[in-house]
Amino acid sequence: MEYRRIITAAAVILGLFLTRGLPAQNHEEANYDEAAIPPYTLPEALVCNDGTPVSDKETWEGIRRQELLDIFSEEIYGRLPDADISTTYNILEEGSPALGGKAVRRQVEIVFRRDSICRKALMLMYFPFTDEKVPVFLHFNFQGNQTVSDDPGIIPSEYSRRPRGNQKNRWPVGKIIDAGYGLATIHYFDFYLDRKDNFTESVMPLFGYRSAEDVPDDGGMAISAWAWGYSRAMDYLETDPSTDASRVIVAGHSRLGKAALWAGAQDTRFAVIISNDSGCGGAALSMRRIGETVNEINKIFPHWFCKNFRKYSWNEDNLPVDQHELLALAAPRPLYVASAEEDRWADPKGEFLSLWHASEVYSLYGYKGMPSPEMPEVNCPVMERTGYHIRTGIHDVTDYDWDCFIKFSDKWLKPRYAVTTLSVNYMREEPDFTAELGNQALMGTPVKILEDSGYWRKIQSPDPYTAWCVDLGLKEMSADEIENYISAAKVICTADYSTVLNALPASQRPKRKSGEDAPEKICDIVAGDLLLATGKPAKGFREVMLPSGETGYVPEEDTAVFSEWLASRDPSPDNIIGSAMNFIGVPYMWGGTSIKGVDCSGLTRMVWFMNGILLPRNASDQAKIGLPVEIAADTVRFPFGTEEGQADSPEFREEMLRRISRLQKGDLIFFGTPAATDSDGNTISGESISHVGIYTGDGKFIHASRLVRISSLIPGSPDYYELSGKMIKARRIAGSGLAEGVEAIADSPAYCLPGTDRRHGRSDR
Ligand code: GTR
Repeated sequence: MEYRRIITAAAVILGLFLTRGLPAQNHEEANYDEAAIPPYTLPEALVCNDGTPVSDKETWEGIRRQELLDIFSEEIYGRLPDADISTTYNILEEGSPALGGKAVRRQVEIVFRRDSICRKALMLMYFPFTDEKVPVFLHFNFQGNQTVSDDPGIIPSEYSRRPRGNQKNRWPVGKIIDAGYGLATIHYFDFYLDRKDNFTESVMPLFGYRSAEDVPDDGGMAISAWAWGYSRAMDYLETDPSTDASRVIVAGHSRLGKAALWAGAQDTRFAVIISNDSGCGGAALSMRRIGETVNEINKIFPHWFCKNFRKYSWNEDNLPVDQHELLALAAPRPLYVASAEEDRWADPKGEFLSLWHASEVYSLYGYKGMPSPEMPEVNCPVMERTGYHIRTGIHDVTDYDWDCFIKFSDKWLKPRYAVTTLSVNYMREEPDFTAELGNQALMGTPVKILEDSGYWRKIQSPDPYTAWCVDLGLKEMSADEIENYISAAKVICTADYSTVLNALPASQRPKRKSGEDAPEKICDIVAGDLLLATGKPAKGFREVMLPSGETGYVPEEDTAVFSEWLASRDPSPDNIIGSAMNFIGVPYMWGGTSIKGVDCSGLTRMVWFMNGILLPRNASDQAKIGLPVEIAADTVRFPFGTEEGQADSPEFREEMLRRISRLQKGDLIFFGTPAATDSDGNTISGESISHVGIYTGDGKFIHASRLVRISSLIPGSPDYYELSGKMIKARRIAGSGLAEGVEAIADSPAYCLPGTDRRHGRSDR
């Protein structure tokens, strides 16, 4: 019995030795007592070497970031010299179906040459079956490409005899593919065969070194070589037909987590950086001297860091940087740090605190990092611009870790959608309430979220228009949720203003639900707002659901079933003018596109919207759609815009009557300056549109100018619009059918899913 126990213990120790490559006693003898951590003062990420505080991202990017990179290069990881290394890619396998047909496998040999020296790295890739370029996890492996999966098509890595699928528990390839990501991996030995006496088998001779002795004190060693490998893999991925190179995630476990962090710090092409259980010399703070220490790591792995790092063995207080500053070098890119509860050797708390201290650099960019210095509970990930989890279990890469990496990457790399939830969402040009209003989006509009800054979200509405609105005005949804939302039955608010109540008024309630309590208002709604339809109207009310998921009641007479309403739209001249007249007296608001306030093109857009047509957001774009209507102007006698002093003359009155002679009710009329040409006919300046209105007949038009009003184009009329002489263009949309550029709401893909990113000129409202 006793004998068997000894054998088992020996096997466990041997097992640990084989998997971790160092005697277990180092782990056991280490300090794990928080109380025994000597007091320490972390170097400040946001103070330059000369003492200048860093309070903006310009100083961070212009000065401090480079200072830190230099210190990490000189004192911790070491530099690799510039060397004339040629690289070629041998595509060993273009793309074969794999994993039961759900993925495509591609294998590429990256060949590095300098003079007679040649080194090769074999990259294994899996991609989902799609024509689109996908985001990719670039994550090196410990035991050879063939150990990542049982897939018989994997070409084994040169420096490993490990069996196929040996580490497949660490590589949930199917899950990664199902989530829409590609996976690219290389056996890390291809860059540096991870033993202290294996220098010559590494890529180091490519840099002109014959042995480790040739490497200067600030010269890079294994971790630098692996980080270099990550960047060379990225070079290939930039050419890969399936990879979206702007969305490559550099990730690594343990010593490869250290390498991934160092690669991500130096190479800003990586879009997201992930460290798993990277510990000492990775995410963990060295100054805590708990678990693995600088002394231990330098002793056991003298080939990992630069020789200068040895100065800090038992001398951590003199470190010019600590690892929170390595993490800060990832900013402003999304960064995720993962720890494991039983991985005390890697100091989970030190990994977390390091990320907490890096948060101040993320705040320079308006990003939220770790919300507090308190460690999150086990298995409760935090996902801000930086993310963190500590999970149950040992030093390893588990499905749980991958679930978090995917979720975090989804958050930052996948398109984000939302539906607007306020009656009118105010879209500002900057994330600030004092910033210019650029546009408005009605309730129920599907939008794309492009960026976060505090509680502001940069959104792209389907107009398309890009600007900032507040988080509380949005209900964020996944791609699937937004599709469901778009296809769900809806009601549209047809009244100028109405109210959503949280219950039916007592008099309207079924007897068993009646009570004295008066219903409360949830929010206002305005014309054009969309709500989800949840039931048939009863007793003059409709039950609806707000995009937020809240149920409410709206007066039936203020709403219509959206599909029926759409089918009944007829943008005839009379209907257009009828809708426009409904806006009479509404105040002018720069950026306004709702009954709460409109600018000139906001008025025209809303008027057509209420008739089932989507006009472009701005007047200059509205002037390009529909059919042209000629303005028979005598520009020799009366050049556009020079009417001043002429308005009273009978000749000018006649000229204006001529100009409006071809206009019909409902035509859009545009004011501005025509394109100018020189005597050779070359364009000096392009046409510029500054105002738009809707012609109502008899020389009059309705427009938003100080307020929504009717003005006359005819000189001498009491309501004469003083800039009438600047009318340079007219377009017919009413009655034009669906002429070019005129989109029906009913079949507009741009309205169903957010359109392209396009900002608008700002002088034509
Ligand atoms: C350990 C080493 C750690 C970590 C780990 C690994 O032996 O002490 O720093 O890198 O190896 O890479 O698995």
